[in-house]
Amino acid sequence: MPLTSNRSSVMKSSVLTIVLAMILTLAAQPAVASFHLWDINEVYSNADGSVQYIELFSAFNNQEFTTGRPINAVDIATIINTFTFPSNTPSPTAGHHLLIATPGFAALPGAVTPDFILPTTAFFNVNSPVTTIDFVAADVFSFGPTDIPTDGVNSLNNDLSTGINSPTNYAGQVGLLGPPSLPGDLDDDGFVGINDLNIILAVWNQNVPPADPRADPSGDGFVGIDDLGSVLGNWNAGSPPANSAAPEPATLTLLMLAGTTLTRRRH
Ligand SMILES: [Ca+2]
Ligand SMILES: [Ca+2]
Ligand SMILES: [Ca+2]
Repeated sequence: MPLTSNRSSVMKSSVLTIVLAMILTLAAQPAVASFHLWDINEVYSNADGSVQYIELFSAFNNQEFTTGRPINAVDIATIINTFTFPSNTPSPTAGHHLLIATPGFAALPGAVTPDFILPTTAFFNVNSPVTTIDFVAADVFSFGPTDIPTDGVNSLNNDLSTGINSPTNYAGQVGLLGPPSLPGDLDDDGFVGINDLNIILAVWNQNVPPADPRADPSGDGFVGIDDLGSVLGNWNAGSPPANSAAPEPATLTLLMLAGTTLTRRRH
């Protein structure tokens, strides 16, 4: 019947109008504000877990609403630590990283300013058979003790590949943590030797500052026997640089005598 046909056509047209109106309304609104689209991008730990960071990345905008959202560190099936976002992240978020690091990370050579601080050192257990970093409702990343490097230089990427650490914060600053420094290696060449001794002898009995701060590894503001002990006590540690040979034992004995003499001279 023509009437039915007309009514049907009117109804179809009404439905179409409503659907169109809905589409237009949705298009006018911003994308849904959330936090779900952060990925765990890179994870780092040194050998004892005292330095760790978790780096997130998002390819999407409107992901800044993190306040109160937890990231759990899970040891097999037990949550051992939880970081809870104290605030939202900066925005926009598309193309940005977030760096969440252990206390003290920022003070390390090669670090950058983290966006957030983990509640504890050893946030996750590098020795766990299965560690899971669970950014609840956003991303989950699991790995084992043979996956995560703990040499101080390499980190674990979210595809389980490893590479040189690259802690990146929201601002886009990229850090590079070096190998753990060697006690007594004052010039940081990877070896405790004559160069390090000379740094101390050059400013013996002086205050720091103005003396070279490298000569005061004990950090007490004075270049003295404790600093000398740091070098002599770790003598020959590390790998000699290619262009210098390790001193022979006889030389070391002489240096020890020199140390004794200096000690006496101070008193
Ligand atoms: Ca990175
Ligand atoms: Ca050295
Ligand atoms: Ca000192």
